[in-house]
Amino acid sequence: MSSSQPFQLSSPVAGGRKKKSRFTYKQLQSLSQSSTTCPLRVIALIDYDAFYAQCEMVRLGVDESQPLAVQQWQGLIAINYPAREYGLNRHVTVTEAKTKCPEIIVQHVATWREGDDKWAYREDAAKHIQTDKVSLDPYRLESRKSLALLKDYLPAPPVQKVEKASIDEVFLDLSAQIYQILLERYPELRYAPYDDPTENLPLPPSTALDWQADALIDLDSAETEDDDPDWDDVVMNIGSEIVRGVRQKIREKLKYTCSAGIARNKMMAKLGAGYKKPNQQTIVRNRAVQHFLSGFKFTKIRNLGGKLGDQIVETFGTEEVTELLKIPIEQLKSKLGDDTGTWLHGVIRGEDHSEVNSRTQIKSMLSAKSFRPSINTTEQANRWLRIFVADIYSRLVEEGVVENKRRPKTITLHHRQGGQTRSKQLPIPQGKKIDETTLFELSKTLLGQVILDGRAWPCANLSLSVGGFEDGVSGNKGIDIFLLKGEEAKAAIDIPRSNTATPELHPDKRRRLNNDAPNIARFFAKSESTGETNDDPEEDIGDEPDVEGQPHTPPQLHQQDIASYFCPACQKSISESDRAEHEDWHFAKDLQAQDTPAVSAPTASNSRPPGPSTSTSKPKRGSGASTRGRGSKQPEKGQSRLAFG
Ligand code: DCP
Ligand code: CA
Repeated sequence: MSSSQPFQLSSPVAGGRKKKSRFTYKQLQSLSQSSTTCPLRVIALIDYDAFYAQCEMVRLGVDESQPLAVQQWQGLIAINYPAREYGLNRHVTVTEAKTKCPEIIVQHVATWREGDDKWAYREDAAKHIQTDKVSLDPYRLESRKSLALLKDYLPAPPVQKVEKASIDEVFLDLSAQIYQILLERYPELRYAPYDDPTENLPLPPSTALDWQADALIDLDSAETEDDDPDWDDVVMNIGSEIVRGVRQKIREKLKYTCSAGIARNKMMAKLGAGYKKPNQQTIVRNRAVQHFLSGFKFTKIRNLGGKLGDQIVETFGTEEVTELLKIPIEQLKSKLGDDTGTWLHGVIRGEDHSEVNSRTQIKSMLSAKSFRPSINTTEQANRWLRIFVADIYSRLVEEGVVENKRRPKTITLHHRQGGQTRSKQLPIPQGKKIDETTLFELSKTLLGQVILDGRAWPCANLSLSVGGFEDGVSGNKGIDIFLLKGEEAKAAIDIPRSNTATPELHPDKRRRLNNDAPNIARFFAKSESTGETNDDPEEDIGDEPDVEGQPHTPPQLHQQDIASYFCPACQKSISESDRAEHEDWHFAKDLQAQDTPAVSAPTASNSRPPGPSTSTSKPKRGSGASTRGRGSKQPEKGQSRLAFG
């Protein structure tokens, strides 16, 4: 579809219309790269309306006008919009809700119960807080379904950039897609001057843009609707068209309504999405950013909701964006540090260059339970471990662990006693099928280590996590690697050390991390996620998408004690600091033991694994080679399998 409107190229126009766009060819070009500094970029946040409540409505097939709330123990965690009309919110009790809105359906979340191998919706769940554990699987599944639909609907990567931000929120970077549409509709834009990419673009046609039913944020005071649009308005308009299509698709295929914000970056898109709900999309044009932001307390801004926000309120004695705007950057820097001061200065002016990160692979899985009252025996703890294992295993199955598509490398038990959380970690033996029995045995071993430390009881919280996911090995790949020679082989096995991650957990909405904030903000995010403010006894934390380069903070892991790595080859513990060396030693040793001298192995100069004098040891995190080798059941001709595992 090409524009029939003439471009305003050079003739100075009556009424003083500018001749050229504010934007350059170079900037337009950077739109195609989804550059985070492109002034024309368009980001959307899609946020499902009353998500868990909608999931239940669709599952139960109830009428859309039927008030419904989702219950977790005695609290309500999601309230649909018909119920909100009765003044209900997350702070009312189940009894209050039923009094205010007698026709409300209150559906308890599904739970795991000991002895059952699957979560289920149970009539009596609310009375079983001591014996049940909440399962968010039904919502995770719906979340995944809708993400898949969205990915299918949008153009393929790399044009598509989608980041799952939480169970019911997805960021889209629409820049590259919009670039393509722009060139299609306005072919004139294709002809960039050869010599000067910094030349300004022609202005867009001076037609009024059709925003359909979208909510438009009012413009900044210096701007008027009579001003002709520039390309940043046009790209927003195209973005809103795309998002409308996405929302329609979700509605049509999955029946869910969602709201969306469309703006120049993640933070503004997020604020926009919350502006009008339900089933609405809001556009924050660049010319409206400052006006829109001024209406907010800065603590409502993404990444400023937690301790960092509190700290800023305390330091400057205000919560208002407008007040902070008056504070010079030097003062922000001197009070908050250079990074945070500069960052904050930009944020309150609507600047945010954080990327929409497409990698959404799960990095860890966690299953947790807080105990009130605390538990005091191994038997009790083991009963919970069984449930955690069942919970995690069912998610692993979905992740393709049975087909060996992906598998976690480590299993960690977190244990809380008297406000202190400690963690113990073991590697998951590679080359062997992961099943519930294996996981349960490993988790019992971990519990045994906690008990040995003598600080196990009373226990206020237990959680189990698996992490360090790797792509699994299929076919003969595992074997093939040993056919490589010399340097080639070394390169193939050199898995980065950072892969041996400690578990990284993704808090749910109540504990969202500040991934895009600068260091100090992350520091505060960490404190936030480890705080004691969550009055919900159940902390059910979802799968974490893999967001590389953005440190995640494990909640409650300040007192980490993952000192003892257990080497499956030696059957001994070894200190974490010696681990890599020890693993290398094993690797070299194993290679030496091969029948075929396929690889020039590093020489193990001593016969004892490096490590503490007690000759404890451990495999290298990069034991990728050995791992892979062990992935195949039958050695091929001329190969011998590695010895340990
Ligand atoms: N959730 C929860 N506990 C909270 C907040 C949220 O269990 N304190 C769960 C239930 C919600 C889901 O996360 O349905 C999404 O959270 P939102 O904050 O996006 O809230 P809703 O989707 O329910 O409502 P809205 O329409 O305001 O987005
Ligand atoms: Ca929502």
